[in-house]
Amino acid sequence: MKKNMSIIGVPMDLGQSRRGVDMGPSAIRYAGVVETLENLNYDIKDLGDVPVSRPDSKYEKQEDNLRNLQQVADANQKLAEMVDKEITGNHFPLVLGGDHSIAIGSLAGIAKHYENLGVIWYDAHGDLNSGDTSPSGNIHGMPLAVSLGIGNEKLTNILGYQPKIKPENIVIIGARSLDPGEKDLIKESGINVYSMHEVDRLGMPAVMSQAIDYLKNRTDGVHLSLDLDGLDPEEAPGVGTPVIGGLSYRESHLAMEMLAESNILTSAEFVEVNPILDHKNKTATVAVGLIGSLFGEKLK
Ligand code: HAR
Ligand code: MN
Ligand code: MN
Ligand code: MN
Repeated sequence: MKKNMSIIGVPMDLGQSRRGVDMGPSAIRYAGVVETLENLNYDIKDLGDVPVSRPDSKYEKQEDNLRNLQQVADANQKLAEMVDKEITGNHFPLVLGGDHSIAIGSLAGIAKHYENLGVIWYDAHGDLNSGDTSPSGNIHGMPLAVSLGIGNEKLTNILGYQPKIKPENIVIIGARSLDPGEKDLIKESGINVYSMHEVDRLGMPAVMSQAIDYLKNRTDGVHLSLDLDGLDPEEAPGVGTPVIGGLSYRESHLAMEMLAESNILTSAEFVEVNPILDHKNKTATVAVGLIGSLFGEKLK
């Protein structure tokens, strides 16, 4: 039986300051995402890209230390409506970024369909800042906080409800660059974090089986938000905010295979691919390799 999946591209680069990440959806399509999934027997509906407006004056900070706030909010509103509609139509939403600010819209559209949505945040960063704690004013460093209801209303209240998720239903994997305000929030909120320290100590198989068991028991759906900078920049160089000492392709591949086996996933997004900073579309190719594993590609 064919499984229905909808692909939505979000050519967003306004959540941060380096141009080029808006070309991420094209690069991932060019690397063969649709063909890969069709070969795995998915019935793919590629909805194309959500319209993203240009900044008024380049990368202007608007209210609350937030760069391009209105443009980011508008695009996320449209994305949220599309995701909501696809889930209502029983299609698995696969969102392609774009910078990580698009998780605000993805989660807004997804979370209204679940009582207790779980989130796996695969990332070098926590993305738990608000305008008050952000060192940069870049909204791509804030989507997880926004989804917890922390930050400017234009972002937290998309689709008219908040919070989207509960801190105890979040598992961050691969973190190695957290700002002071993010560390405080993690401590006080009960967000689960497997930083690189835990990955190194326990190994990816144990990290993933713990994360999967934990989420399976307490959630009624799980969203994977995979930021390509979670991987080591040696293997995924096409990202705007690389941090050395990251997850390997092999560890990530295994993580995706274990998620596929667990059958807990109900939505996914792959973000932060920046073709301008990449080498021969390597990072988009890595993304498609991971997407293949996530949706059941087997070696035998
Ligand atoms: N924590 C830093 C900030 O808020 C850097 C955030 C970088 N974020 C991403 N997404 N690339 O994970 O500016
Ligand atoms: Mn269909
Ligand atoms: Mn991120
Ligand atoms: Mn990141």
